[in-house]
Amino acid sequence: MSKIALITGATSGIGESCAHTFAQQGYNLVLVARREDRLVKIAHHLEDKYAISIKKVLADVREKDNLTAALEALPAEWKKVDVLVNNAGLSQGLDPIDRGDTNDWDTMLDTNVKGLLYVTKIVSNWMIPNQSGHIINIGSIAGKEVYPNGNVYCASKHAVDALTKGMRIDLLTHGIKVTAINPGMVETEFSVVRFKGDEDRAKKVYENFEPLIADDIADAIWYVVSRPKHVNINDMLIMPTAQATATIVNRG
Ligand code: NDP
Ligand code: 8X3
Repeated sequence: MSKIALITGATSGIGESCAHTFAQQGYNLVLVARREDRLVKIAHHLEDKYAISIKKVLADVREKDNLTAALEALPAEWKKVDVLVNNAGLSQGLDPIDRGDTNDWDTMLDTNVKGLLYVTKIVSNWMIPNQSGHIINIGSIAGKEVYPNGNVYCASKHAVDALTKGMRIDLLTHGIKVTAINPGMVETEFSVVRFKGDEDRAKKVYENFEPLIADDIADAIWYVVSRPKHVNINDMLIMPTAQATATIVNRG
């Protein structure tokens, strides 16, 4: 059987682009997300285009029991996952700490931190018997710096940074590689989600400079995954040329 990549958050942006890249490389895919219509459409398109097989896992990474049941229900041959891309994540709101919405905080921490942990626990246990595998965690510049009003989102991505380092230590003797990919500004649905559907506000985030696109990140992930067995890229910070720090952007 071909190699297998399991990608969370595969219905949009970076995750969808990774699905295309891995499919193009002949991987079979396990795609996880909540929006069924998109999942079905993407899977159908990739199976047709690249003659690969795809398992669709309709699940919310925050819902531990459902998620576990859905993943554990996969046939045994589909649990031989070579690459896990922990990509599902989001930001909600951009407010000072005294005015933040506690539901937004729960959503971010439950998805970006706890969801990533639940998926990792399940899949690392599938990788251990094979003594190989590669876990890619999608962090962020927000996991390296803290910016105004980014408080809880930045904390969630700092947690991903710490967890990446912890996983690398804990999985070392099992031959499992762990990499953090930390993008700066990538134009996806990220800002529309952060601003809860306010497309005009989202568009302004990427105005007057050239942001990264999802394919730039998928391309970097493929570079990392395609290194020889003895080489691991621990950490990659990828910025648009026009972005120097989380907040300093050359908009001309
Ligand atoms: P998108 O909003 O375009 O994609 C997010 C994906 O995550 C969607 O497929 C969504 O699918 C999925 N997702 C969200 N919540 C859940 C959940 N609870 N359970 C399962 N899937 C979920 O954003 P990006 O592609 O930009 O974001 C991908 C990752 O990249 C995130 O972790 C983000 O924090 C990170 N990132 C993004 C940057 C950017 O500038 N865009 C920069 C740095 C990091 P569905 O709604 O169908 O479940
Ligand atoms: C997403 C990029 O700059 O909005 O992680 O934090 S940013």
